Amino acid sequence: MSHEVLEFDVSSNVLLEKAKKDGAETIWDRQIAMKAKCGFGDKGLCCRICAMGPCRISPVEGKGAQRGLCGATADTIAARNFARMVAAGTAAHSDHARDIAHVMHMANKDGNYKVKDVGKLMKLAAEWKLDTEGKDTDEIAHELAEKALMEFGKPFGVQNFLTRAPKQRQQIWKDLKIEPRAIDREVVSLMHSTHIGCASDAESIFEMSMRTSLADGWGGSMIGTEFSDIMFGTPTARGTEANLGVIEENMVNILLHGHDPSFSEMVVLAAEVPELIQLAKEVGADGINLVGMCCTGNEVTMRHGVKIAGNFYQQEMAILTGALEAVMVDVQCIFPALARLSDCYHTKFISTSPKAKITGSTYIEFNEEHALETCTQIIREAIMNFKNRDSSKVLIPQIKSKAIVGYSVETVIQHLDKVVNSQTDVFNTVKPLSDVIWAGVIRGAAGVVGCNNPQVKHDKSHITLIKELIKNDVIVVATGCAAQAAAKAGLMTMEAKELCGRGLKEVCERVGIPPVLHMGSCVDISRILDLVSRVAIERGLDNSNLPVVGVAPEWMSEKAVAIGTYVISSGIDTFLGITPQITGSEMFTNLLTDKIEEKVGAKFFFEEDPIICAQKIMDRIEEKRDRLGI
Ligand code: SF4
Ligand code: MSK
Repeated sequence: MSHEVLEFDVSSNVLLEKAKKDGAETIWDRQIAMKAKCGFGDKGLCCRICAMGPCRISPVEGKGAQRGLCGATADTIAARNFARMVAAGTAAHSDHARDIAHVMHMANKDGNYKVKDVGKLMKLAAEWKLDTEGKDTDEIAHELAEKALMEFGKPFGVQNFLTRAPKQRQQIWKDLKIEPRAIDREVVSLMHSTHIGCASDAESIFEMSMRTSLADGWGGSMIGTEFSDIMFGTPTARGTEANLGVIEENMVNILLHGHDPSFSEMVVLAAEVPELIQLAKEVGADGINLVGMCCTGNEVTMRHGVKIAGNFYQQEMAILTGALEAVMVDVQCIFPALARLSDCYHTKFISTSPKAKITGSTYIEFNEEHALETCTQIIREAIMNFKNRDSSKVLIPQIKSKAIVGYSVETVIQHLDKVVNSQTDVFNTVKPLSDVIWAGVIRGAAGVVGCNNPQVKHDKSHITLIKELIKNDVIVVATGCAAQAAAKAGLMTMEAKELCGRGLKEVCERVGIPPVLHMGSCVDISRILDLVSRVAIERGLDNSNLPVVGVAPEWMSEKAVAIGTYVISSGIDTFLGITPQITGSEMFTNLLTDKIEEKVGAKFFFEEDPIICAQKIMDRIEEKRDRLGI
């Protein structure tokens, strides 16, 4: 097996070498075995949605098949494939949110799940016009949860959270008939429309994709974020550490990986049970060390400061350290390969969700009714596995960085209010933020989000691009694996202000914030939508008028396709560092990267070089500033 590819994150290099010695297979080996990618699939020109196919369309006109057996063109096929990614991504985020709403429906002041942020509960109850008179917290939580669950299947009306968008944006959605109705309906409807022999008009397929994606951003994801805050606490700024060096030699190390905070929150609680800590000591460890990965890692670091072991690409690396007693997973972004890899070590790979049973894993079903009990049992399994660790196989790269995490919208507003003298209530205004942007102290803002992708060096695009942006006085908010990349690179520290332009540096100093703000997991991109919309509303503008952009330098998942689509549908330009599989259709590519701007005031940019991408972002930000006359 060959591992010539040197990773940008140096902690990975030593572990790739170790994998070779241990005879362990990693994504690199599989990438080599995969050889060249399928050219048809890469361009979005392979259709296998019916059994007359698969049909492959030649990208060269006049050469090879130009239509599928049913007559579908390259435009139809590329648009349908893209749409189905949007539907799947929306389903994933929203089903996660549905689970959180169910957990809120179980809220009980004497039970496992209690309402943590009563203030936020009451605010949302007022926003959703819930009659709270004479009701206690649990009753209100149950009623609000029922209302949220109706958002998935209500027969009439549109998503409740749309009213958080600027009026102009709401009108655009109404005029285009893309206001999302019930979340499940949008997913089902898009799957129906892209069935064999249904919609073939690529532009209309994309409009339906926008509507479905909006059911994610302003529906499922926003419910996921808001309800998680209510149940588990609204994040506030706190310190943590990031990278594989957070795994500790003398501790029972447990990696939490996946997405759903209703599981990870209970694991955090169980890890604090004194008897379990005592048990860890009895087996010879100093204690229990919970570390996080991917978005579950983001959820628990934002609320508890749990250390971040790494992002998507490092899930195998963490096992390769030979020092993990258990990897506990729930849903999404989990390599099935982890089962085989953990067999090379003593690590127990424990899957917990009936939605994500994984071949070769130990399955211990997580049931919210017995949440703490199950998590206690899983942690016990991890502790008892400590004795099986083979110290000759342990190698923990001593690399980690400090980071400040936990910037919910509430925390951002509270901090930025110190920049200028605002006359208004600290907690209800984004005026200070818009003031520094209007004054030009900060040129604009970028939401840098998304995954890792072996098409580019691990974290290199994230870090290169973020550094370019802050150097040019663009404040960065980050979520998902991009946020973890920034944390590992030390960009979420106060010291990182030295990498900024003069304006942003001054803001960081006066406010006491790092130039890159950790805003959470992938569902928490709804926090970014909320923040941008508040600034637009405060200025009487639409989102598309603001010098703000979304960027996904290393994206890979269907969720990312749904996100990119709802971000442009919300009026915010989106820069993708990995070109989506649509380029076999010139028409569809032009629609996404040009023509769609006429309709929604924003478009996609595809740029794989992070330096050029940063330049294009700066050009676009300055163009928006010129148009505003600021
Ligand atoms: Fe081929 Fe049409 Fe069936 Fe797709 S839907 S596989 S293009 S026949
Ligand atoms: S976990 S979707 S790899 S950001 Fe949300 Fe990271 Fe991308 Fe998964």
